[in-house]
Amino acid sequence: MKVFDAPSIRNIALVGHGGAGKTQLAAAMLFDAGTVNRLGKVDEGTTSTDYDEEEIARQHTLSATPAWLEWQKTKVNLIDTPGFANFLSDAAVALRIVEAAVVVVDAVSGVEVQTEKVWTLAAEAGQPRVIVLNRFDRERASLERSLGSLRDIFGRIIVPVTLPLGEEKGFRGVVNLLTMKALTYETSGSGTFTEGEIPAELVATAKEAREALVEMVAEADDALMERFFEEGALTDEELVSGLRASVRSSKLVPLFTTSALLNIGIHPLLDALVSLVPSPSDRPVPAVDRASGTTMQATAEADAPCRIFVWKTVADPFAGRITLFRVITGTLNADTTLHNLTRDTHERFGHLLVPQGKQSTQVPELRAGDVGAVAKLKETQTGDTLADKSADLTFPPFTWPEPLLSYAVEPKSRADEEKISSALHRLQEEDPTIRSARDAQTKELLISGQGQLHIEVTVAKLKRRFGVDVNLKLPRIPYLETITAATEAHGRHKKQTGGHGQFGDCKIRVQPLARGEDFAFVNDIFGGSIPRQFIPAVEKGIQDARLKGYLAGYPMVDFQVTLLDGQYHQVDSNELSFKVAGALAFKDAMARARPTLLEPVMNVEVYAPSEYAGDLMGDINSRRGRISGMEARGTTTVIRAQVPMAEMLTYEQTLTSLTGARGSYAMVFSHHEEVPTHLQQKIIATAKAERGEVVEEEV
Ligand SMILES: Nc1nc2c(ncn2[C@@H]2O[C@H](COP(=O)(O)OP(=O)(O)OP(=O)(O)O)[C@@H](O)[C@H]2O)c(=O)[nH]1
Ligand SMILES: [Mg+2]
Repeated sequence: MKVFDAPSIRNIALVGHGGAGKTQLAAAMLFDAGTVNRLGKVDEGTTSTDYDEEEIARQHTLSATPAWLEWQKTKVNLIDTPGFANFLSDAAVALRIVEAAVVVVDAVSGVEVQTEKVWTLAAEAGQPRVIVLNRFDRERASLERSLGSLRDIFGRIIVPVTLPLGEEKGFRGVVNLLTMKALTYETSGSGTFTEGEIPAELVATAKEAREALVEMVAEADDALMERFFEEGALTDEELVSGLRASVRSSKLVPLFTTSALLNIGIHPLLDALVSLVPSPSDRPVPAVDRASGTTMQATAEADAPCRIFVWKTVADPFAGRITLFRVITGTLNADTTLHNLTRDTHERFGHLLVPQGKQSTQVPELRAGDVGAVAKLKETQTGDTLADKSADLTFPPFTWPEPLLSYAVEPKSRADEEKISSALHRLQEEDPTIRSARDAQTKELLISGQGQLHIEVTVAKLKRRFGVDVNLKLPRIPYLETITAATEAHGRHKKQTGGHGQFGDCKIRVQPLARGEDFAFVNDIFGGSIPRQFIPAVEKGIQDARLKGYLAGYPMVDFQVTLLDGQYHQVDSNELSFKVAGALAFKDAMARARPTLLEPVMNVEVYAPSEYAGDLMGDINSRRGRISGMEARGTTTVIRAQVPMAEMLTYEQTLTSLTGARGSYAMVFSHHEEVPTHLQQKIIATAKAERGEVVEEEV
């Protein structure tokens, strides 16, 4: 295999809403470039980039996957990314290591919820964008409507570079506005086309569209503007170089119409990726100088020191750990040792691989700007920087989104129990947005992630790859308890058994504190009614008791205890006695302090096409939610609300069924609030039943 230098490399992330056709588009591009000799199909599970069994079964990309092709002597590295909200962090990861984003949009639906999300991610990463308007062979596909919705939301920077020939079932090809030629395709998916004159009935439309393109390109560049005014036109070369400059500076976003399934319209897109999109040499990568801590730019030069950045780790049950990286500067040779700057260790690189979905080819070296893979590194993790001896720069690691929801997992057998933590550990290497921990309060093993699907997929991977079988349960809600009234209380512990007795006595006052203040202990004793050395024991007794709760076993928070008075005995008093006295006083206080339950309330944002807003708000109300705002963004509505966590555990399913899977949501903890009285009884009864206590029937 050839070795490519930065100027003849393009790194592209395929991003977009789920189901827009990113994976099918990658399959068609690979086929048209001759990299694979059969057009892979998502529906048949034969694409290069959806190779994981879970991806094939679900027909959705679940993880960013690289592939590559050669077009016009240029190596195009494609990273196919998931469009599902649950897995969108992999799109963000891909956008960090490429020079451009291809945003795939469904020609029937236009801009969808995740289209906006990936657009924003690409813009934040400073990535030039190219739009592919795909699935144009489908009923009700429309360039006009899609362009309208794209321009409404992303502005008038979007400009068609190809126009469709025919529409819906009759979609046959495209007019390339850069060459003013018509490309008519066979519909067998072979990608064979004839290039010819624009059909008479389309000539006027095509001329108008070319003029619009020329004007937009000229507008973005003063020198071209002058030429345009003098000559009234631009040459093809001027148009392409002007468009390239505008694409690179994100002043314009070219749009290509395709059918990835029928393999129509892909060739002009491939040409554009080579001619319009920046190469790694055009876009230096931000880096941090280790000595001074200052940010600088690392340029993709093959003769610079070798520095690589790890963007993904794959946990392969057979090959072990596979590390995917980008060579940022210098040249990486096979059989070298690099220094891992993030972990301060050395890693031995054996064979260098160029991945193509699950296949890979060995190469002797990889140069700056290229992406590759290596198996069996020992300690290296996603986000690490490795370099040769002249190590001086590191590349900023990723920040991962906080988990949205948790499930409790119960291993099905003893063997599963033993294997689960190492298996989870390996899956977390592959997907750092999965968290797992034992809840200190409820003692359950929790798996947390970006949504229900995310957790189901993780559990499926646990089973398939590591043979670990678990049951998933809705997690317990971490309720808290607090008091609503101030009161005084008394605790006395007295025991006389043979020799030494036990004696401790204390009087306390409890009073509510503001929400979030947790707990305070104030010693107000004058005159030594309790000797100083026993006061911490009183506090400890109260602390232990309050963490065990009073109503339903949840920690009691947001109150103050003031130690007012007490008694001690010269011989019989000891620490234990005062601890017990403290606990007894706490219990006595609770009988009159009107304890109550607090529940976590979440800040929720729901995004969905506006037609669902009414239903969604009704649903939020029925979940005891309070709507705090609503905002239309293009055809999407964003609803903001505060909803108790207990009501959100099954939200994803409802959202999917209410919106036909077109809605998504985000959620973070906001604060604790009192549980309505009628619900408290049930929570208290459940907690008692779980502790094996007899529940008294209410009369
Ligand atoms: N009719 C038609 N169907 C298409 C086209 N492109 C993709 N599809 C179909 O649309 C569905 C989704 O395609 P994918 O390529 O998996 O979409 P994706 O964007 O990768 O989806 P995620 O991986 O979930 O984000 C599949 O059933 C494809 O066969 C197209 O151009 N025309
Ligand atoms: Mg996909």
